[in-house]
Amino acid sequence: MTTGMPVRPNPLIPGFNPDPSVVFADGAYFLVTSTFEYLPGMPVYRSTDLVEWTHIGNVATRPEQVEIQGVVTGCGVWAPTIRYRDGVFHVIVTVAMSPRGCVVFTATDPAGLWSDGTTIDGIDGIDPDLAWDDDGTAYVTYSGLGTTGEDIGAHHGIQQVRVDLDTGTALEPPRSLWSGTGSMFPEAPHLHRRGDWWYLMIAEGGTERGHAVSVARSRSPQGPFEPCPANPVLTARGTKRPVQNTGHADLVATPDGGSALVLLGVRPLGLTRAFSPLGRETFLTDVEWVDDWPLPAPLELAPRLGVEEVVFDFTDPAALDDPGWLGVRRTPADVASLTATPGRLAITGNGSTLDATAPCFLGRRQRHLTATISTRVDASRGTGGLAARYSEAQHLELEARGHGDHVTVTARAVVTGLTQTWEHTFPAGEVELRMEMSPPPTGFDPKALGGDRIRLTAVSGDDEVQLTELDGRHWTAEAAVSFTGRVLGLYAVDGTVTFAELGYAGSEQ
Ligand code: 6LW
Repeated sequence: MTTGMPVRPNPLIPGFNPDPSVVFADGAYFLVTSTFEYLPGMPVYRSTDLVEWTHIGNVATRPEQVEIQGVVTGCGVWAPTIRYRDGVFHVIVTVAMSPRGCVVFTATDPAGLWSDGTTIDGIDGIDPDLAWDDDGTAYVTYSGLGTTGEDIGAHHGIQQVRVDLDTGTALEPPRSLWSGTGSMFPEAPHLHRRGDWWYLMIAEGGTERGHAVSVARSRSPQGPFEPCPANPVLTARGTKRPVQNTGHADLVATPDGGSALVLLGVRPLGLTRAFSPLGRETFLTDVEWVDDWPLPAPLELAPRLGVEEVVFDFTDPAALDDPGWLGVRRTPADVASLTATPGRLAITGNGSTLDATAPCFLGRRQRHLTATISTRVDASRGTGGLAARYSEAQHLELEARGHGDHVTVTARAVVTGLTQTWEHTFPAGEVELRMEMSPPPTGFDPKALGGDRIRLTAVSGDDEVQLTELDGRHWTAEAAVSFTGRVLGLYAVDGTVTFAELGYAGSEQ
């Protein structure tokens, strides 16, 4: 590390931020990640030093850009690539199982608005990368995983076509490129030009514990590619490293003139390090060039110190403008209103619970392993509350329901068809709902084998009741078999439920 360089935190961007891609343009770094069944799609983060990142907007702010309303959970917006050419930012992405397929979005301002997107016909695969040769030829290099028709699930390795971005057409049949060392699922290809070399960097081994980064080089973007003798150049498989599943990397020049990789990883908890509550997050590791080969340093965990606290006060009419809100197959503006009940956020249910594929849910990424989220809810006219969602099959919630002269609060844990509830009755009126998540104990404690600990509490006046404490293992990437991460937020099932504010406090201690 060059002296004077800021110590870069890792995770670089915590919480549900998988499949990162980064570009340096106009004096800053811009990074995008996957969002699957959530809207808005593809957050855009900006940094000038690779340390401090600001969520400046989202690529898919309009449902019609990605058409994910009908995709199964876990499909949708997979693995975008962001690139910059002649003053225009491009994001190319596969919207898996959506009519949109492989789409290229453009913008001159990466904060948005982004274009409606042009589907590129002739590309049946995932993880598309976009690169241009000196003569302006545009190459899409992708992982040939069949996502349509009879070909669903078949894997044809790393493939490439030249494309016409204006008309959205492939100019040739796909050619096969080098596809790694033989591990399963060669994917996440990125082409990088450095001097006379074209580098093809890929992920292989699958996005779980076998994940790895491998690289090859050629004098031509079309190959043939010569594999690096040190492949895989980065992996955590078979190690006790605190960050596992490392892979899906994109190469970037650092402010000090060096190079680095942004890539995904997970932070599994427990004595067996089995359960990752936050899902796949964005990390960074430095790269050293040896004999014109990019050799990444082993990824070091360096969590940010201190407590991150934020209160979304719903008397602020701009509270919903924050780009970090998420809906499930629905936009935040479609789910919640700051005008229906002045001074409060209102969510009107439609009978859908969190078991639904498009619940009336407004969420945010859980960004810390130790976190508290809380709200004050008025359920006199409906049913709703505070929830942690992994999917429609894995979620937990504190739900308030008004009954005239009293209000019941139900803590509910849902794990693939199994449900358990705890209930307490309070006098009518506003109730505080609070979820506290923290890493499991260490040492010889049965709880040390599990996931994080999740305490569910409700407060009315002087009556503070912890309804239950859960083993969070069931709401993790591994148990949910999920590509996303834990999303915390507010919801309604029926009637109109209003909230005074949403508070979040997180730390890594
Ligand atoms: C992503 C691919 C992957 O497109 O999962 O398992 C997909 N690896 O790289 C979604 O993250």
